[in-house]
Amino acid sequence: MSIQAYGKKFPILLRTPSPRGQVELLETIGKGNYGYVYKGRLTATKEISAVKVVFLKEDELRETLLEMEILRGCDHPNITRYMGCFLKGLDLWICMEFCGGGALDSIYRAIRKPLTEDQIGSILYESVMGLDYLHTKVALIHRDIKAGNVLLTEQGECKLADFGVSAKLSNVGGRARTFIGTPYWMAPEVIMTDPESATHSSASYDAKADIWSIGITAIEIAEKNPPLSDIHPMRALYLIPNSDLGLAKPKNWSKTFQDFIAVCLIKDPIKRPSAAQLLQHPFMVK
Ligand code: 2QU
Repeated sequence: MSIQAYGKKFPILLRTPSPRGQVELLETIGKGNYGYVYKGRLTATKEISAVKVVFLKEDELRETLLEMEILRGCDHPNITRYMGCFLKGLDLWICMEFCGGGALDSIYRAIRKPLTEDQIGSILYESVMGLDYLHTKVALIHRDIKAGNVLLTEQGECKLADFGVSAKLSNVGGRARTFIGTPYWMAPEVIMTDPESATHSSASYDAKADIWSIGITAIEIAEKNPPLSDIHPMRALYLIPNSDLGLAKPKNWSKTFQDFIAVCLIKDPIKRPSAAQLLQHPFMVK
């Protein structure tokens, strides 16, 4: 398929400028299912930016453009800021704020000493602030919350990134049908919902799935791995709804932190707190 053909369905593509002379790619900083993320420089302002290059596939055009629209529509200190969009052939270049500290999972792997509970607390506080914004102001489920998608700036701020599998709350489904990610952060209700069933698209799970993933991310940061990470992903999928997950050595951590994780990992999504409620938890208030 050509860009002209794509442009008939999605006219925005015909108005997206070429990056030539506008953005310079400097080095690769990340790689995923989507493609590569580069460090880049915007010529006009000399600003450093992260450039996510996504190859436009016919069957994923809607989702890819949605990701760009989501980023463009967000305005919050804990969400990576949108800086522009370009098109080179069938590659969409999505430019966003560069977070010099990198992703949280590479940070906890690189440092010898584990993060302190206070550090974990402030990282999670900022992440939940970002989530509350996404859920209440943008009506969006992130659906891929994990330390790898929490970025740190050189000033130590935390920003949520990668809306590649996100869904509007009114329109659950979308890429979830084809999304086969790593399951360790998945909420039980997401695992138990048959993606082909009719109820799936009528929001049988919602923003509460991100709260579960925050609980798993809390354990991941504290222990440098999510629970069940040593178990085969397919078996983990079975175990998540059928186990009581928590910190491996709860005694090493405060009761407040343990309780924070426990409320995130309440199996019934209706009883699980919202992001706004979670911000009132003593672990967040501290
Ligand atoms: C690494 C990966 C992503 N973004 C950044 C990064 N390092 C520094 N700054 C960034 N903004 C990333 C990965 C996947 N999807 C994205 C961003 F949208």
